[in-house]
Amino acid sequence: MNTQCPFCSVQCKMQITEERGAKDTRSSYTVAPLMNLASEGRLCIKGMNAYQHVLTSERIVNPLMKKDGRFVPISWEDAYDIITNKFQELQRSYGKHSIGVYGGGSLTNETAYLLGKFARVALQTKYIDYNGRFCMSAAASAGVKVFGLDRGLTNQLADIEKAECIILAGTNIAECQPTLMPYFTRAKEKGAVLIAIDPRETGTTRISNFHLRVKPGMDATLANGMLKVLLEEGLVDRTFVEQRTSGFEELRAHLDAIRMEDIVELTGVPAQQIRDAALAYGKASTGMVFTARGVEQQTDGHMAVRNFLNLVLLTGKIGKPGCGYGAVTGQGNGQGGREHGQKADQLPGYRLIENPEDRTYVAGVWGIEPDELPGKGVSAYEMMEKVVEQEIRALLVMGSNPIVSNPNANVVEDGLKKLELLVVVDFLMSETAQLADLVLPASAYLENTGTLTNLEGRVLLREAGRPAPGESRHDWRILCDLADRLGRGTYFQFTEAEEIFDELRLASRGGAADYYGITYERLRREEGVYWPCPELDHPGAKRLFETSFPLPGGKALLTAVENHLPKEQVDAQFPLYLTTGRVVTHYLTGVQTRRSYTLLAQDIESFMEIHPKTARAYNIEDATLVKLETRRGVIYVRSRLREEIREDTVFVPMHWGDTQNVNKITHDALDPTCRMPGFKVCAVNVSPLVSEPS
Ligand SMILES: Nc1nc2c(c(=O)[nH]1)N[C@H]1C(S)=C(S)[C@@H](COP(=O)(O)OP(=O)(O)OC[C@H]3O[C@@H](n4cnc5c(=O)[nH]c(N)nc54)[C@H](O)[C@@H]3O)O[C@H]1N2
Ligand SMILES: Nc1nc2c(c(=O)[nH]1)N[C@H]1C(S)=C(S)[C@@H](COP(=O)(O)OP(=O)(O)OC[C@H]3O[C@@H](n4cnc5c(=O)[nH]c(N)nc54)[C@H](O)[C@@H]3O)O[C@H]1N2
Ligand code: SF4
Ligand SMILES: [Mo]
Repeated sequence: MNTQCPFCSVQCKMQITEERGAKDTRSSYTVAPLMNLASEGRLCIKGMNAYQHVLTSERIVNPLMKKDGRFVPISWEDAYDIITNKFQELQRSYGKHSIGVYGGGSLTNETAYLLGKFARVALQTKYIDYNGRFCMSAAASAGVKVFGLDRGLTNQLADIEKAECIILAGTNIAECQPTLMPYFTRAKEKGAVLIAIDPRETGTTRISNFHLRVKPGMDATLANGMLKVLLEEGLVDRTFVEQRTSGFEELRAHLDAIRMEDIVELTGVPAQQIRDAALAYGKASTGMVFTARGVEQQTDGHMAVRNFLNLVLLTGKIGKPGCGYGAVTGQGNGQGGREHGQKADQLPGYRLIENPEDRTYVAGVWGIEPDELPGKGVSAYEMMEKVVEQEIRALLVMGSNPIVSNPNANVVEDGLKKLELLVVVDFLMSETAQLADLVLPASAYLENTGTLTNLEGRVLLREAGRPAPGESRHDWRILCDLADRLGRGTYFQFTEAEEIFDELRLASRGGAADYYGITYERLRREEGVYWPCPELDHPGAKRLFETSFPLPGGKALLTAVENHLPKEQVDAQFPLYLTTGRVVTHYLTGVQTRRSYTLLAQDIESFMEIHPKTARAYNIEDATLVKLETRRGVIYVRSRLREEIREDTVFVPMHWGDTQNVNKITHDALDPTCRMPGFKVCAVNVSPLVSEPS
């Protein structure tokens, strides 16, 4: 069968062939990459093994209900009855908003769209948000503010090779989008200068010409240093700034007023390195800037991204070949998942739920009165706070594992335990599913047809290749069934994914993320179409902002950005910075990749990367168990001594649960604009779990 990898935003295509074994023996599977525009026929280790977690015997194949602490199979009818009765009872007693809905960026566009509609039309609750809040919200909100539009890449991947200088800020492409690496190595072979910004060495920093080993959380300040150099060296594209941007004078005054000495002190990056990097980017005639979660998952993530966009705009490096900006999208449908209404303030096509015209338009498509639509809710972690406060009394989770992925996870777990009903729709028993009252079995990527939008903003069709096992059902089908039981079935009359997509096309029509011109038939024929695509004969927008920005006067916005400090500072009790992230073999909270025997064998447990000097100071030896403690709690992982990390920083990946769940110790301060948690920096103490007898 031909399919698409369920993991990251590249969405590599592949072919999986089953060879049935003789009677009573297992089938074997061969996986071959398929040619397509993004991956160019490559697959990484996760893609190669992505069939394993779908075919595992651990799949959930029946609706399950918890009875006396154990799950027992029940029928779909009984499951739907329990959910509907409880939802209705709670809404009668506590109001419509006592139910919350929590989605994810792995869901297809069709499901993400329907989940938003389900919350607003079937439940009429304002409380819906999704895991993309932890992923794309800083870059997305910065893109909207600065350019007037958020699309991960403003141009095609093919432009990378045309860039003379590439800034990779807080992005580890080598491990997180491995099949994209050849775009960067080819650019380098053609003479491009690569500048990586990361507190630790990674496969990505290793191929770069400069590695700026920034102190965690200090990217906005570092960008200020680079901007200062551009200004002082006269490397500003005056014509571009004058004709296509606003806000230059305020930015200049701000940069004049801040001192390079302070920037060096705050970022831990030597002045010469800041200068070299700024000159390389400023002098290049073409260039691209990429940011990912290292810059964005900060309590100043929104402003930090805006400062990198200042670099792009001051040098006029956007809207032309070899130039542009990329917020490297994370999840398989991280892009589409943020466009069609699972976000608290959003309606399909990037429309806004608080905008009267947008409400009227979408209500019209849905066949309801605009007044029936709720207003905006709150962000993902704030929804968890409402759960803790018992303002939300029942929660439907689809495509996420929030007790592992939310910051301050102990508090989130306690909150979920207080719910009167927790329903989790998943195909594997995640840590969150284990806490649920009801688990509904969903189909997996090999079984569920739908569209996904990759990091370039290209919509792709993934077709099902095998039937869903046991009694599992498609996510969208579950939503339609539930809506029907809730008496709102007339708005959810869908018998296949394509019908949902056709309604999404209409609902997004005229919006910023306009999918109207995209059809399944076109997607089959054209191997993907870029949005915005407003008409059936529109080719799709490959490069954005060539002549203007969708903001007043057509101008992008330059902004003065302060030298922000992270919300939590190190002190005598918690003297090191903790940062978190990923390894190549595992995906997010690991529910899927920990069930793949090949991937699990590569990295069976979590670890803490620490500099050997720091390790010595804390009596920590290599490959021994250590305790990490913050103001929120403790976790236990194994040490990995590495010269290549800053001495004041330790790194722990996010792919494990329970006592190795790093989010039990991360802090919950949120960015004031986009409500992104500061996953990438908090203060920690480390100690050996067992100390040598003295
Ligand atoms: N293998 C694998 N691939 C994935 C995923 C996965 O879980 N596993 N997840 C997917 C998803 S959803 C996402 S969002 C993306 C994430 O992709 P990335 O954002 O590239 O991944 P991270 O490892 O979270 O962070 C990137 C780098 O930021 C660095 N960093 C930490 N703190 C700071 C800081 O303060 N400043 C700077 N400049 N850098 C810092 C880390 O050391 C790390 O190397 O990957 C996608 N691809
Ligand atoms: N400390 C720290 N925390 C982080 C991050 C970090 O860098 N550091 N990164 C954040 C980021 S960028 C992200 S994206 C989040 C992600 O965090 P989560 O939302 O928890 O992501 P997953 O681990 O992918 O959980 C997805 C769950 O949905 C299931 N699933 C997959 N596909 C489908 C589907 O099609 N239908 C249904 N019903 N279920 C499905 C999987 O089996 C899995 O149990 O974590 C965030 N948390
Ligand atoms: S994880 Fe990403 S890079 Fe690897 S095969 Fe899947 S889509 Fe491609
Ligand atoms: Mo993400």
